[in-house]
Amino acid sequence: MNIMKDQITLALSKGRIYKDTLPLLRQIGIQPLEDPETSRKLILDTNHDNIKLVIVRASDVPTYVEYGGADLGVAGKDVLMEHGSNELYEPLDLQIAKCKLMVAGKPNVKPKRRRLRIATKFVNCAKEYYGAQGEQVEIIKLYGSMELAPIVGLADKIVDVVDTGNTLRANGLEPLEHIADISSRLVVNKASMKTKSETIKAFIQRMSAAVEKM
Ligand code: PRT
Ligand code: MG
Repeated sequence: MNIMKDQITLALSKGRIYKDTLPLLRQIGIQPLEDPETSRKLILDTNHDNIKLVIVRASDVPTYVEYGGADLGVAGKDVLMEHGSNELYEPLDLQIAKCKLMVAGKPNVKPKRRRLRIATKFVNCAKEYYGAQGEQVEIIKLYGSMELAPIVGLADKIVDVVDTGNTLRANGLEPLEHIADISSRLVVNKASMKTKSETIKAFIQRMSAAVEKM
């Protein structure tokens, strides 16, 4: 990885994204020197002096990369769709952390309200989905535990990401409508792409080869 001479930072979130990105980084010879799950550090050194990892909230990755707080990042397509900016390059589908963005709710329930009430943290995605169908809905922003909303009558349905569907089932809900297939993407800051082009292009190329091998 000697041709990578520029300093680059890669923004990652703990949990799923970190766990799934690590094997790809390892494939291209990059290894963090600390584990973010146990370390309190937010900037992690790697075995390459010029490559650092920054640990941020999953939903903050697009913001960090867009504003140059990191040169690159890994973010779920759900998070990118919700962020909704054209100010990011999205050169590579990493094929990790796959899931589906779905409408879910109680099975066979007629909504009580004239206007459907949808609880979600994906407010923009939900607006766009229902807007495209010409359906007027009321959207309630939540930050987590969406599955609770239909149970306690806060909302008729939720829009959330679903993997196995176990969480839905455990709460008496089921997937109702498919909105989008989701996987995580490599995103790149536009200015970095110009000023560090050689290093970043080499990084993308190697990651792309690593994805093919997985
Ligand atoms: O946790 P935080 O609020 O910081 O952010 P986050 O929840 O967005 O982060 P994280 O790490 O949970 O998810 C990061 C990315 O992983 C998401 O943006 C998705 O692109 C992707 N991903 C893949 C998922 C899932 N699979 C997934 N199953 N994100 C969340 N889930 C949730 C799901 O909503 C359910 O609550 O995990 C739970 C278990 O899912 P089931 O369907 O297998 O039961
Ligand atoms: Mg989470």
